[in-house]
Parts: sequence; C-alpha cells; structure tokens
Amino acid sequence: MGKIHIFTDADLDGAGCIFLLKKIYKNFTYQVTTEKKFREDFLNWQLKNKISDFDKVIICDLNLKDNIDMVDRTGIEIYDHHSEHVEKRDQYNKAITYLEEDGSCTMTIYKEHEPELTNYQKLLVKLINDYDSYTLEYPYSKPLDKVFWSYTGNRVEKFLNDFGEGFKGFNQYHKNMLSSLERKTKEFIENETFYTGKLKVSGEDRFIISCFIQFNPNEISEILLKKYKCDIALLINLKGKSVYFRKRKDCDISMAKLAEKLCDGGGHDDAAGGSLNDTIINITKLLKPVE
Ligand SMILES: [Mn+2]
Repeated sequence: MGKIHIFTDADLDGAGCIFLLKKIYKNFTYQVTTEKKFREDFLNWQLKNKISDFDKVIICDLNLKDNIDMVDRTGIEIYDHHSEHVEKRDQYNKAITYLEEDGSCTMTIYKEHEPELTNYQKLLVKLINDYDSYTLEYPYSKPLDKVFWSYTGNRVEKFLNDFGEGFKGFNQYHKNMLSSLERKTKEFIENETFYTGKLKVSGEDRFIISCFIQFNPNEISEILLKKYKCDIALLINLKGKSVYFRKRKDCDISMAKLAEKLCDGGGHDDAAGGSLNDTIINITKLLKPVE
C-alpha cells in the first residue's frame, strides 16, 4: 500500500474518523483542520506535496461545499455527512465520494468499511455518533466530548491513547476534569450576566439569549435556552474572536445557514459557529441584560 494522507475536522467526530481509518489503513499521515481553515491548509500542503505521490488523499468530516472545485481531483477520497455538502454530491466528477446524511462522519466511514472492532470500540463509535448527531441517547457521549476538548496540544493523539481500545469508561483524570468543569459551569450560570432580546430571522421574531464565554459553549447554551425559554443562544468568545450559535430543538432555523449569513460561518442545523464581526456586534447592541 502506498502513502496516504488524511485531512480531518478538529472535533470529536474528526478524531473518530482517524480512529476508524487506523483500523482500515494502519499507516498514514494526517492533519487536523476546520471547515474555515481547510482551503488555506490544503493549498499550503500542496506547496510541499503532490497528490499523485500518494496512493490516496482522504478528506473527512469537512463541509467542502464551497471548495468542491479545489478537491474534485483524481486520487482524493471524501467522506462527509454535512447535509449542505451531501446536497452537492453531484458536482463531483473525479474524486471518490462517500457523502451520506449520517449522524456523524465516523458512522459514514464505519458503514462503508465495517472494520473489525471489539465491543468497546463499537461502543466508542456509537458514542461519537450519538454526540455528533446530538441525539444524546447515551449518558456518556456528552462527557466524552468534554474530555476530548479538555485535551491540549494534539487532541487526536491523546484521544487515541485514551480510547483507542474503545470506550471502557472514564479514568480518574477524566472524572476529575469533568467534575471541575461541572462546578465551573454551575458558577458561570449563577454569576454571569446574560443578555436577551428579539431578532427577526426568516420573517419572524426570535428570542435570543446571549453572553460572553470562554468554555463549554454546548452545555452553557443548552442550559440558557431552557432556563430563559429562548429560540437561539448566541455566545461570544472575545478572546477567540468567535461566535457560537445553538437553537432549541424545535426551532425551525438552521444554525449553519444563520452562521453563514451573519458571520461567514458554518456547522450543523442545531449548532454552528463563525467569526466575530460588526454584524454580530450590532446584534448584541439590541440585547438587554436579563433582570
Ligand atoms: Mn461531524
């Protein structure tokens, strides 16, 4: 087997893809990127590498809807599950594509190759899929995502070290981290100032809840949506100059589309992100502190 290089997304699902591809291909190089950084990373990689020198170049869990022209090349294999990308699968001519509306890209790869896994490893795949689809059927999937984001440096390697043999529960380090995060989140919800107001989206007034954050956006937004009975949570990370959106489950607006419209972002229907810009700042000016 020749050389393989993989580009994967920076989140838990992207790590799950590497976990499965290791069962399928054993040896490869990989790099972690994001939907936003992909174009630049892929072009930079090509300054030093030629696709034809590789047996294949695999790209997984990245919504390439705006980059199809760049990646539709012989020798490239693409796995993805983002609906906006799947919708455009007919635009590919040369690349081999596995574009399916699965709960996660990890599941897309699993279904395509069905690698031999132990029961613990199958459970890991289920948890990643449960988390990425935000079905949250299993109590361990959310904590698993938190453990993943708690890693510093090379998260994928650390994740593979801890869970390469599958999910056998959390170790003491994971448990300590999770309880400290829980404490921090609780304190944040109790003490932080939140802002609320109405924003017209798709012709209707939507109730927004907003705050500044630096950690745990998924959980904090969920708590806020419930507590303040709002449609959309808009969380702003000033340090990271980024914005995070999450909607309540039965709200009919796609956060991916909203993020794209407001701040050149993207993601999923339930949650999405983008960069902090003037549009977002102007929206926050309309919001008032919750009393
Ligand atoms: Mn994914």
